[in-house]
Amino acid sequence: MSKPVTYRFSFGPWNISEGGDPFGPDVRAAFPHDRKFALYKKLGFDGVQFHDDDVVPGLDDLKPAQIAARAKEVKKMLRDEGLTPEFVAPRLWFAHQTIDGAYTSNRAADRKYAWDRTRKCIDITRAIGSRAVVLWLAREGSYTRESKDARLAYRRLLETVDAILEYDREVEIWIEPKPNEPTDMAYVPTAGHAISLAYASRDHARVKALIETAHALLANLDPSDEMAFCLAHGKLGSVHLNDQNGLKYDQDKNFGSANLRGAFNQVRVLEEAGYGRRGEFVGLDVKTMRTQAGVPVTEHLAASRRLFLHLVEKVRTWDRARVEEYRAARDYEGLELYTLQHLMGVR
Ligand code: XLS
Ligand code: MG
Repeated sequence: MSKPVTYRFSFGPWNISEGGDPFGPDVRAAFPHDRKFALYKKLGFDGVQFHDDDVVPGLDDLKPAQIAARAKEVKKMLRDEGLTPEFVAPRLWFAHQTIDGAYTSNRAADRKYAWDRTRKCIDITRAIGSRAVVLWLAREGSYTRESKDARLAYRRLLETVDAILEYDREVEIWIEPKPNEPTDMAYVPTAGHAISLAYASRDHARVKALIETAHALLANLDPSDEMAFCLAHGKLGSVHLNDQNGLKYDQDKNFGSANLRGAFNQVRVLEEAGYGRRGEFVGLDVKTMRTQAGVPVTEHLAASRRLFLHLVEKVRTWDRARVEEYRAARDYEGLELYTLQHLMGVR
């Protein structure tokens, strides 16, 4: 029996936010970006997720030497805080050039901006000591289907993946699927789409997926099945655990807060696959409620991490012999009742 995994956790600084939403302004004072990293270890987190401009703010307006200097400072900060950079994601959804997509924009100038920004992101990724670039393809999609040639868009996405693999022969690409929002429909909505892109690429071993709970639920899929699909192909780079209460805007709710049974199965699938043994982080992507007071608000991070660890215990005490009896007898009613009782702590 192999030693139980000791899970390591990560989050991105954007998870500590000011509470603004499309219908109202910030409700909390901003907590200084550079002071967020001192909170990680106290909260029980070892890994930091980054956007490229979380590492180098305003990078579009900086020279390569300035970008390199800032990345070097961040690498030192991470070392001083005992933190590991998990990944860097190019933020390709803010700039004017990415209004209609980055890699799949109809305009060549926009696609050139996207590629230039992506190369800067890869350089930043390596400079701070990470080897993973996350592609959350936020605006690679359409508001109306007729606005783009979807076949050409998919070709352009594959060309981009291949260009990244060529530009840096060691970096891994973790594609983070999401079915919509901010676009009406997105081009890589599920794990299946992401892994297909991986296998079509020039070096598929370096192309994996990052599965987010809420994104799978927005595609009306089970997050644990999406994770299991990637794990079956050795292609789960990381996860973004959170939750989602039905088909609506992306809520990034605390892990397990809307679907406790679904959270149990995500932890079960990760635990059964030995996730974490190869250094993978349990990544969170959670937003606290707009109503939460305090600066900085970190309760949602602590709660999601604790809920994960509670569910690890639930998975490890789930009576496997009893489960196998239910499975052998195809008594899934009995299995379901037992699992619910186990989660509720009742007999
Ligand atoms: C959306 C993405 C975003 C970051 C990095 O859910 O996860 O939060 O860009 O992945
Ligand atoms: Mg996410």
